[in-house]
Amino acid sequence: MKKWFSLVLCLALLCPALALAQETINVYNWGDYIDVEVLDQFEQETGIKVIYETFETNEDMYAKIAMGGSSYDVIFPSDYMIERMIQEDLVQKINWENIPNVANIDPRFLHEDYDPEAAYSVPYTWGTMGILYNKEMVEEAPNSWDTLMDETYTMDMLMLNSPRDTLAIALVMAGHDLNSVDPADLEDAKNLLIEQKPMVLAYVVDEVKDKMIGGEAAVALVWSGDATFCMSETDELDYVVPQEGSNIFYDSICIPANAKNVSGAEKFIDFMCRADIAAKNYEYVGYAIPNTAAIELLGAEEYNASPVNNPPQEVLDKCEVFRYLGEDTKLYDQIWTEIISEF
Ligand code: N2P
Repeated sequence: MKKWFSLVLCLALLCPALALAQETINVYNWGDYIDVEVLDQFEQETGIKVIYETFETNEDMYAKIAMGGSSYDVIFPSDYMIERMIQEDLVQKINWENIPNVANIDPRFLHEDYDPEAAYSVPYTWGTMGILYNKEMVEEAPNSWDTLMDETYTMDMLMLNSPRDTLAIALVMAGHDLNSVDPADLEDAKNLLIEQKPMVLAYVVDEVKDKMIGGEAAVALVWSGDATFCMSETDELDYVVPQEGSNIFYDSICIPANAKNVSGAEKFIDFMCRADIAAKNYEYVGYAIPNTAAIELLGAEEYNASPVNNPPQEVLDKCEVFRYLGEDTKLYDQIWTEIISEF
């Protein structure tokens, strides 16, 4: 009896200790931005457990990291946010020797303005912003951002609940540069969004997909990858990058400065760059990928045939990357709060 008791006691003490001994990594990514099967496969192959959390916008992710209370090993910021996090020492340099699968990444994606020495970020996806529209609910295929100011679509229009993205498009609509920090330009953008607000059915992020697939709205401001996903679900939808130009974004993988498991983070990043994994993940997520080897696996011809994920040069020429705007970011935040709280 005594023996049994000691055995049970030992096991009870040992189990939590064993559980604690399992290696873990904390991953912080956008909502709907990874195939969970890929996470499972990583755990099975490496024995490293992934503790996975999501955010909706760069601004939400930044606030959490900058506050300092949390510790993640892997994060997925976009271009302008990487630029900011480098400046603020919130991310650390990547040891490329530990990411051999970087060989699969098209080198064109490794020297972007936000990380010119390609020291801090591993390219994950990229895309444009545009209008996703329901062909049966619009009279003519839209080609201008003015569509998003058209009263015909009152309560049939979805906008992104993302300050930088939505303000950028309003700046373009007003004929200004999408990186403008001129208070007069931003005032124009704000006024347009306030005028538009009564026509907007909802400000959404990931919910845009279900709503557009379900035919709940005629037009929506979206990221191209979400358009690809929706268009694979129904033939009723199409996507356009309006003629006035738009934003092109590059989302990457970074290791925060205060990461606790850097070697686990490196293994995860390298895994995500593996051709078979990047290809599988693409099939679920839908966003364009910079991984040449994965594109070959998917079938380059079919992949490149999509004008959504492989836009023609004349479209790309009209797209601009967001820059980190320093102190002026506060002006954006202030305006966004005003827009959202108006009425
Ligand atoms: C996916 C989020 C995409 C991020 N839900 C666009 N930068």
